[in-house]
Amino acid sequence: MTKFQMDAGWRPFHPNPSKPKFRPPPGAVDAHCHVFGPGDVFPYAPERKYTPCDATAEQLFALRDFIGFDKNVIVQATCHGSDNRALVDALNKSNGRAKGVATVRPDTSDADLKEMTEAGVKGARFNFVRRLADPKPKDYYDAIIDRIAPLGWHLVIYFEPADLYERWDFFNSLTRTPVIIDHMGTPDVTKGVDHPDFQKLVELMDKNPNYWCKTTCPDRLSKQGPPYDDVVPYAKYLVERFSDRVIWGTDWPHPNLKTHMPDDGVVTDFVPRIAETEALQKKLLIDNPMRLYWS
Ligand code: 0GY
Repeated sequence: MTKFQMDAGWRPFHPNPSKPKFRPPPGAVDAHCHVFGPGDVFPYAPERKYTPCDATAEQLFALRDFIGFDKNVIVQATCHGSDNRALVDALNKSNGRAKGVATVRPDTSDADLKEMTEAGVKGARFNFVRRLADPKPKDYYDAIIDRIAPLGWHLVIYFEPADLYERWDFFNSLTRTPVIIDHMGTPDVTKGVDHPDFQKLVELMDKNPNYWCKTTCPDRLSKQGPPYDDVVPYAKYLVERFSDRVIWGTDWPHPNLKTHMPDDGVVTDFVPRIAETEALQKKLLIDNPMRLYWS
């Protein structure tokens, strides 16, 4: 029994997702997903903003096989803080079929960075979403970049539309590594792709060829619910405009979703709606994530 109690109102992941109608091409990468705990082995961080249900590496790999993916990129979530042991354990259990994105602090030890690199960590995540992480001064982020850039790691940034304006200069200063934007910068999908907020994200991608984008989380962004029609135009726009700099993932086990728990089969069926040709699907699911994580 875990001593951690999942938050009231937090939903466990879908117990029996449907088989997607879409068959991912052989070698497809689910490039955004998480492992949680188990909490009695890998405790959740004292500073966490939520306590999830346990979602283990074995459960993730079973889902990977069921929905037809070949590989995972496992992203450290805030509930584990900068204790990356659950992530490293999952990478080590993956037989080379998972890579990772960690949470690093300026004082993370060289030994920990070495262990993570050997296990397959390829990036560090900066989380600017206020409900998930407390803001830090610029020096904090700069010190981390100094540590990870020499290792060949990249950055993953998670932010909300207001951050594009407030942190514009900072985001444009991130030139030392590739930078991958989580969940399309979380647009308000009632506003339209021509709205200045979404176009600001497009401008960031246009100006900075080292920027990439995850066309992920229709379930999180949709106001309409499954099958997430209202999110399609945003993801399709990015896939077509930046076809060599987009990646995709399930976001399993979908932390912090209060309205519904997505069926991962339905989430996977989002892919052919945003990448309509086999050529685009191959870039989104194989060529692009392989370039970032397996080269
Ligand atoms: C996601 C989204 C969320 C959570 C986290 O690190 C996290 O805790 O990223 C969220 O609540 O929007 O990408 O998993």
